[in-house]
Amino acid sequence: MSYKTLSLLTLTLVFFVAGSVFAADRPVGDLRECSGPNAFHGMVMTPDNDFGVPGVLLEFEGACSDQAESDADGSYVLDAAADGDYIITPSKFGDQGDAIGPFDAANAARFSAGLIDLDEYQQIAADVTGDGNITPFDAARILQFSVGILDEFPAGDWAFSPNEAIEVGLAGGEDREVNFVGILIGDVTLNWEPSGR
Ligand SMILES: [Ca+2]
Ligand SMILES: [Ca+2]
Repeated sequence: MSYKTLSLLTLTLVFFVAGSVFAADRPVGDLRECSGPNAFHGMVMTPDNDFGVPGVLLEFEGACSDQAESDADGSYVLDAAADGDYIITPSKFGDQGDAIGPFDAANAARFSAGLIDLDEYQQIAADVTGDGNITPFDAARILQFSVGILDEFPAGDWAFSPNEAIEVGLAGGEDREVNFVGILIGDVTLNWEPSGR
């Protein structure tokens, strides 16, 4: 083993040990626990407002950092928020069910050819490559996903509107309502429903 390799190994080991110590100092999933008189609450709903979207992680960063998860009905609550400003960022992975099929691919292709219109949420769902354009390539990716050739889209699993909410001036025991729309990437027809219905 060369001196150079040994140095690299030592350095890697030092970082590994230092990283473990650092990680052990912080409780997982609750970096700086919030403590304050305020609260946030709200809903994450499907674009047509028919269903709540469960299992959405909402990360609060700002005056303090914390996170909440949406319940089966799409509602969430974050208690004990300190006075100040926040950025709220929703995210969700998987749970596509059987909502992504050949018809979604067909609609993306038809839109890219100028044959049909899509509303703003349908367009977000159709741009599975996440490049801001809806092209036959998006349609091809959706078709690949629907037949199991593709496991995930470059644009991710879910998108949200807004993709982050900026909330300023939380104070005085306030309970502020902040709502989101959850859009399943690839589900151009927007027919996703929560499982078990
Ligand atoms: Ca695209
Ligand atoms: Ca669909």
